[in-house]
Amino acid sequence: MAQFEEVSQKSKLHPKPEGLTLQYGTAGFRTQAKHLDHIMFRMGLLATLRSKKTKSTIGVMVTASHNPEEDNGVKLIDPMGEMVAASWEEHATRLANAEQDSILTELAKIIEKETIDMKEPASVYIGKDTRPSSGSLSQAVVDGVSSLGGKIHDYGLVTTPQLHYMVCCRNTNGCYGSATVEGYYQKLSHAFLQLTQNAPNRTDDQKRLVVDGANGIGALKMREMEAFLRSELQVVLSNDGSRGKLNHLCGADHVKVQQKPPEDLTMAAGERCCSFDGDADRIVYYYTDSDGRFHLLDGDKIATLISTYLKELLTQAGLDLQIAVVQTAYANGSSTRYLEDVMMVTVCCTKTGVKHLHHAAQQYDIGVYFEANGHGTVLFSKAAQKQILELVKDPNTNDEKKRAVNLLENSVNLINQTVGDAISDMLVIEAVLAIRGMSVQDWDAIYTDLPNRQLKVKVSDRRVIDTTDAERRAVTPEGLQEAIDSLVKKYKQARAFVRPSGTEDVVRVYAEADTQKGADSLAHEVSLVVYRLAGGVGDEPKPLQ
Ligand code: 16G
Ligand code: ZN
Repeated sequence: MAQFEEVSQKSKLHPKPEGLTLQYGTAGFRTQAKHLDHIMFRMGLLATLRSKKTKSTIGVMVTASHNPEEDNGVKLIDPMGEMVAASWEEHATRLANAEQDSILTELAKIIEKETIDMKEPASVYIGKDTRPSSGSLSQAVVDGVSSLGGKIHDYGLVTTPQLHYMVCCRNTNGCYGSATVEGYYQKLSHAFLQLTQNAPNRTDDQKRLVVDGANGIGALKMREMEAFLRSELQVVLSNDGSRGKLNHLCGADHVKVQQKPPEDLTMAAGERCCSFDGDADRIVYYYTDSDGRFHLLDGDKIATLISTYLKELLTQAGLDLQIAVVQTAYANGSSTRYLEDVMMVTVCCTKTGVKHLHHAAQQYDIGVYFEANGHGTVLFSKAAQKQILELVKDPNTNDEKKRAVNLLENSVNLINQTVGDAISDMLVIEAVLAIRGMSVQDWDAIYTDLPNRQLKVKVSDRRVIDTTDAERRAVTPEGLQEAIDSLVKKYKQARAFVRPSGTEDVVRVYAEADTQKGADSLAHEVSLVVYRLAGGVGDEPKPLQ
């Protein structure tokens, strides 16, 4: 085919380093930028095929999120703005690893297996983060798409969730919003301004928020959005990319893992602060108290704040909709207990990785999902959205109901339902705090986190660990789970689990207990068991401190 002739020619400009194999992992392909040129070209090809197959626009985002600046990566976005279907992850891996002379054969296999009509038109939306390598890598994606005759809209610099939003807008013919960056700002800021009208007496101090942009794309986009928010949110932006390096000693991942504020951020005692990650799909909040102690409000605290607010509104509006919170094994035990026992909210636990949480949240009328690391959003089923809209229009509702349902409607519009979105989540949190008249300290006091510790253990092959029950129990190697169970019994309010990482060549260990000393010691003891039973390499794990 003439079409394939062009693929063949162009692919020579994006050669695959011989012997290199990469896997489409939990977050797409991700590694050092210098190894990715051929991957980008081929993901351009694959996105074009996916577009023909689904008869929809597909997204390709060039980013490595919270990874170091030298890394890069690529993720495919399916028609409704969700992560690409699992069966296509396999196609992606095979196409990425095909040697130069077998690209066409691999393409033909995918076309045949998926019964793709090559005469269908194709449309691909492309976005990139601020990494120095992102420009040429996104050009390689463009080359891939155009060599198969696909239509391209290159959005240039956008956050990951903005690109997910664009794809969803396009494929819903504008029902979700208008597929432009300005359309995104308008939709979110309109909803935010409507919501904050319900909190008319806020002072400038209460409107002030310190934002750490991780020296990335989120900072640029916050700057662009500021004017749309008409001073109802007064952002003090640091790590805005003008000096520091992307994700270096800053950003949501750094703050969550190190449990300390980012560098280059001035925070007064008690001041509300938040950090985005490198592509602005994660957010965590924090403050320091008058004793200088650092307090982190992670994804669990965010899920709790948002779900309790939505539940209250549902009751006030008299709407009988089921709300659930989806968490992973990393969710702090205190958050789960608070949600189940005090708030009487359904809690569901899934495997780590956004697609698992997203999928589980789709099973409810309203599914609030957050990973403890700060990635999350809220999904409203079609039926739930319909009920909310009908009640908004109902002339016979009393004032209390009307207020509640208007708040619900604007909350739906403010939330980016395609994927976790730092900017959208931040605006939701700011609106909820304003409407409820809560300070960050009030929010933090909803429940107290159990002390916890995360460790990594190097083993020769992490696949020897197989887990079940949403990664909370190890099935293999033999004896590992029993050993963990008996260690956990030695501590109060304790819990521990181990799982092979999906992004790094390590086994992750998580432990929590009633004291930090207990959590540290339990995590260490569990690490030793992993080291001994699962083929640890290098030195035996040492106790903390
Ligand atoms: C990826 C996932 C994230 C998960 C993390 C776990 C996506 C888009 N991202 O970054 O949700 O928390 O992996 O990493 O799914 P780990 O398997 O190394 O612990
Ligand atoms: Zn990210």
